[in-house]
Amino acid sequence: MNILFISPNRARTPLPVMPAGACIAAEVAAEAGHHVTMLDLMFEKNPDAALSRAIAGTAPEAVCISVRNIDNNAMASPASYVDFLPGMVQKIRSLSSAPVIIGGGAVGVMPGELLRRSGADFAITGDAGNGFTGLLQRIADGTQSAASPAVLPGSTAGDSHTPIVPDYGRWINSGRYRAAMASVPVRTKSGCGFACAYCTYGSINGKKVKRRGPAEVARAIEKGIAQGFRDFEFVDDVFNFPKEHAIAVCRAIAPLRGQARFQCLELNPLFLDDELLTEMERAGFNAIGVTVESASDKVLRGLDKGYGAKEVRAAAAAVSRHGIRCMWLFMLGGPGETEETVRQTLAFAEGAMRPGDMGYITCGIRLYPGTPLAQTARAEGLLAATPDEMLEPFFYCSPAIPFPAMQNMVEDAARRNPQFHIAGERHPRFANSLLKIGGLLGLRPPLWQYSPMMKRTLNVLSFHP
Ligand code: B12
Repeated sequence: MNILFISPNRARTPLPVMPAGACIAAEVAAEAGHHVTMLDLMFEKNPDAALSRAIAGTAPEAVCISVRNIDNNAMASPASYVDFLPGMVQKIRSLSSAPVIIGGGAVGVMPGELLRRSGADFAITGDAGNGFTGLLQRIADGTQSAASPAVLPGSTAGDSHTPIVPDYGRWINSGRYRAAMASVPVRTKSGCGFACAYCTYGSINGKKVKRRGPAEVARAIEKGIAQGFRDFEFVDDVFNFPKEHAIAVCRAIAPLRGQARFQCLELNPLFLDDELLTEMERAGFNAIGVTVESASDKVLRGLDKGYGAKEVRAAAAAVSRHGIRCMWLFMLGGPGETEETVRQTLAFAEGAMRPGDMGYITCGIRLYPGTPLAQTARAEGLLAATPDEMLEPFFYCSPAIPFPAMQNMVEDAARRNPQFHIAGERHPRFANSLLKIGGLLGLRPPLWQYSPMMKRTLNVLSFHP
């Protein structure tokens, strides 16, 4: 079949991310024998015209849309990333009779809701495996009716063998992403067995962890290096669990040091120790992120994180004994949060951040259907919306602290210390220009390492964006 793949993501904050999922799914469809064309809208000046051209040029028999984001997760300045979908599907229908399939990270989070809202024919959850290629085959054979919209699993074998690093040059303008300081996303496993009260990860790729072989991961990175990439980012749900797997991956990629730099933002403090950090240093990691969330026992319990303030402090002590830059990620406003616990977390953050580190703070927690936190919110009378209505963002904020008070405390901290960044805070205008020319200036990912320097400069110039 002729298949048109669309990657509609145009989000530039916190930075443009490579459409890894779209390219992998496109490659899976091509390997199954289809003729696949990719339309990546990230850098398109006129997305509407590009879509019309692509449909006219490819005469698709199926159109696949990769939906990565639902919204920006920011309570203070919420922005939808799926508003365009119904209009896009309508436009496709006006130009083609091909069935429309949606898949991608966002679809794993709210499949039924996105299927209904978009007006597409099929929503595929999880990886683009045999469930996806089976659907394409049935469409090609004429045995799959598009009469009733359906949510289908992307991989029914339970273990997907999708490419880890696709052949980007075949699908997208990879030079544009490199120039925008994007790193290549690499997944060493999928699935997440943790039960954090707010999180959707377990519903995106399942609760069972499916690992890729460390040697296979290293070969995929070599393939990326051969495509001209230098910066790779591990995008596992939690990179350091199981810890032995993370260590095995570090050892497998260590010989590539010198040709590649590595980052990862999803480290659980419970499994972060000197042994792992030493292996990461040897492998050539230049930046990590620790998803601490809070430094208060009460709040961590409320979020069901499975660790407490003691473990958070131990992770910070371990990080301080090594030389890798670190972004500390916090999520304020969970059950049990009060002024006192916010103060506790901010004090921990200020103590943990070394020069060159950063504290990334989210205030208020996005509620997703089916999560324990959504149930808590309903029980506390804070959430009345039906799951279908939750494509609009609803947030949890502890009744024990008003959201504006919490936001003020965090803004005060960010004024005192430019190493703090508040989620949803707009980049200063000159940061966007920096992003555009960063690659040419020889700046290296991660972009956030330049943020405190930019803020200090703006403060000196008394310029507030
Ligand atoms: C790592 C990560 C990041 C990193 C990305 C780093 C990088 N270099 O790429 C950073 C921190 C920068 C980031 C930023 C954001 N992220 Co993020 N991120 C993730 C994470 C953990 C992994 C994403 C990833 O790359 N996976 C690996 C790829 C290969 O998998 P995939 O994209 O899912 O694709 C597979 C399937 O979905 C499927 N598939 C994909 N497309 C298609 C299409 C079809 C037709 C089919 C059939 C199948 C299919 O096949 C693929 C391969 O099997 C996910 C959560 C998760 N567990 O998935 C959140 C996630 C994608 N992010 C999310 C969000 C919200 C954001 C931000 C908007 C946050 C913000 N406020 O800024 C930004 C947006 C950035 C942007 N410009 O778009 C949400 C999106 C859904 C939602 N709730 O809105 C997720 C799902 C987490 C969540 N909270 O639920 N993110």
